[in-house]
Amino acid sequence: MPNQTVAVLGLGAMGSAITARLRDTGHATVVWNRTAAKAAPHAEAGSTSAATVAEALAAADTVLVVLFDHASVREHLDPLAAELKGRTVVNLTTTTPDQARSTAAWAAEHGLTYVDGAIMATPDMIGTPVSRLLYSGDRAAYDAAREVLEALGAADYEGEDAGLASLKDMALLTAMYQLFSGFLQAAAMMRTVGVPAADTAGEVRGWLGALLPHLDHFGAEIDRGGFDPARGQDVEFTRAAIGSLITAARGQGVSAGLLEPLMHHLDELAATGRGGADWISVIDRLPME
Ligand code: FVH
Repeated sequence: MPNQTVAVLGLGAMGSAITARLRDTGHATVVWNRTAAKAAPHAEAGSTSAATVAEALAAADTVLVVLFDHASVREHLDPLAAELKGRTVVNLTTTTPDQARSTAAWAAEHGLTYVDGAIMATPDMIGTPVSRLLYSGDRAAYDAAREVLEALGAADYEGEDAGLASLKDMALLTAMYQLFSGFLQAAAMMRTVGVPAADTAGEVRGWLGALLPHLDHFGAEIDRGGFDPARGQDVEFTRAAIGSLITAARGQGVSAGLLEPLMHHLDELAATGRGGADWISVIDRLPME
């Protein structure tokens, strides 16, 4: 639907960036924030400031929820189910997949048009070519809000299960934090001999940049389920490698706490007769009983 009026609930760093982008792309915006002072610059820039959530909803076709967490979302949406009727609600607040499903179930119970979203961008990226947002849940709700959502960045619809956008968000953030914590370990080790972390950052970027394309091979091997050690690195080889990293870290007086969980999985594979398997079969140990 073109020329929609959009209510933005939450004017933190992200809600503010989203509101500014919507104004820049010609959308009428109504804003609400718990701490009312944060709405003032937006009102000066052309948004309408609402004193209550209900007042913000009253004027809106689409409602973007950009609050802190699941609890704050439900605190403000639950009492206003009747007022939300007839509007498309898009929850961009970071939640877990099950929290997203729970809000979608609540919305369905009340006959609301609801889609869950996940923002794969920082506030400064909103509206730029590197901004990407994921959506899942009610396809009709997504289509109704699409024109608004595409102003924020690339919009990818993941499927009808409302938890899917959040699941991908959580999976990508998991990979990000594991990668970044690897850098922290490297910087901690190099710092022991006076190398600035800024120098190690450049080294790690170069090294990982060359290696990241290997992920495609790992992905294909995992999907094939064959784990061909002739093309990869087996468990015993990788155990020896990680063992050396742990010894080296400790030798420099640095904790190996970030590496030990991986070593534990490799030890278990070796102890159960899978020392000759490709080390990426660690993935088979991750599902919980
Ligand atoms: N900032 C980022 O880089 C990330 C990128 C990926 C997605 N996240 C998620 O976006 C949600 C909002 O994040 P944010 O950056 O805007 O966060 P803050 O600047 O901390 O603002 C939080 C807003 O939430 C309001 N708030 C908090 N608790 C409540 C509550 N109980 N009731 C009503 N509002 C609440 C807070 O209001 P105030 O403190 O100004 O009164 C802010 O408006 C978030 O899910 C990120 O994970 C951003």
